[in-house]
Amino acid sequence: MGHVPPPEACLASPSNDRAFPDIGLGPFFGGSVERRRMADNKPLSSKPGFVLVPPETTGILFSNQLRESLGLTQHVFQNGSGVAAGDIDGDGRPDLLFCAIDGTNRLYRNIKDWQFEDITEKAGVGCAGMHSSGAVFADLDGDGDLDLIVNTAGNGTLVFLNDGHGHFTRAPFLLNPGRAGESLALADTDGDGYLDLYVVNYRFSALMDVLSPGRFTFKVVDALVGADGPTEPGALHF
Ligand SMILES: [Ca+2]
Ligand SMILES: [Ca+2]
Ligand SMILES: [Ca+2]
Repeated sequence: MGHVPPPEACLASPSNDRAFPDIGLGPFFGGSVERRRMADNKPLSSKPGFVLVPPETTGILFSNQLRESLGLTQHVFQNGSGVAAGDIDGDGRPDLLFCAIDGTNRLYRNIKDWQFEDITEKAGVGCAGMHSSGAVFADLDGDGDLDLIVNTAGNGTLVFLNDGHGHFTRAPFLLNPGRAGESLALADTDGDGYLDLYVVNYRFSALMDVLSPGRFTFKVVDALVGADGPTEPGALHF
């Protein structure tokens, strides 16, 4: 990784593109392209720090909602989901994918000036009902565009190939089947030029869900002596 200038040299400045540091992200994560066009996202304030841009301005209306009835019977879903950022159409502006744990993922294309459009349907990355827990953009096949990996809780890890214009096709294989992927990391660990994938899994069922009513039956084989006298052997249902 190259030298990273001090923070004051990293402030966005449309008039001075050289103010953006090359932090060595490279083409895998679209770093070099995004660096060229970051000036399109003009700073909203001259002061250091962050400014909240409301959804009414950005057009990003995604909310990761979880039905109470589902969350109470599958507590793993309460861990929530992640967000991925990357320039999926090569226009130089980073786009955003929000994963839905109980619904449909939403992909927002960065138009410019902090405005986004929802292109989920034509991009083909909704993964409806798949319980998506996280995602990452990376150029998996080395053709210069960002592909997509989506972790799910219970439905495996999905791979989508980008056509270079932000349209994705799901690869005909499933990684990590039946597991609850929580996090992802990519690196060329063996130096063969291809990115390798590390998936962090979490348990798919919490103990409190396993012991939900009707799932288990225990049989009392010995009489117990309580305040009300001996308890007859029988069955206890949980
Ligand atoms: Ca873009
Ligand atoms: Ca690619
Ligand atoms: Ca490799």
